[in-house]
Amino acid sequence: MATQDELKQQVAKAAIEYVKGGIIGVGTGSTANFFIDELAKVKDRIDGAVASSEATAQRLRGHGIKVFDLNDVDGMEIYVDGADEITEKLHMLKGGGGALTREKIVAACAKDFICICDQTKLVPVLGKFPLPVEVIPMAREYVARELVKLGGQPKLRDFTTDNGNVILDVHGLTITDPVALESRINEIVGVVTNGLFASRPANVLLLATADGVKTLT
Ligand code: ABF
Repeated sequence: MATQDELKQQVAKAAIEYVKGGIIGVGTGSTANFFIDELAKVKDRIDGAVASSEATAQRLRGHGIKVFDLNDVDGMEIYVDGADEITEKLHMLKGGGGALTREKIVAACAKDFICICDQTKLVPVLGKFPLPVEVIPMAREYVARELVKLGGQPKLRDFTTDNGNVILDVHGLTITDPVALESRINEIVGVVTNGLFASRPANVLLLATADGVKTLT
């Protein structure tokens, strides 16, 4: 039976079919890293990439792939990234790697979000994985109190984001309406971004299973 890493590699390979040229938006995390390694094999097909984190930029450059500043790019056809959880409606919970804000910004600039996951990430309801919320440091305690009012148990992560902010991981949520919760959390003053990617879900989910890579749209 394939290991989780082998499944991630299979799905990363499958995503290359969506790489037609131009500039590719690239996510963060171990599945995205496998995608970067596959992208390197077809790098002559593309002009370059926009990275969703410093770690991704470094890996792309290590493969000789040109990294563009998002402000110098006039949109992208695709953004390829993993997720911590995803539903059949293609609503995602992301940010376990701490790059959620840049991921959401780069994804917003792409026509299609291609989500690449192994089968363990597909869930009926989001929230078992703690929901990351990026917060301006001085607002940390205020935002934490507001998140408790929403029924969550926020825990400060020992981590500073690429944007110099902190992350509260919110435990104990059962997210039955991810679109509403995404916008409710964004209304809390001091919140930069939350890890729900629901108002703009993925366009395509490539899911690696024991029976091969399945495509959900
Ligand atoms: C990024 O990578 C994040 O939003 C998510 O937290 C994580 C998934 O990581 P992995 O592919 O390592 O499971 O997409």
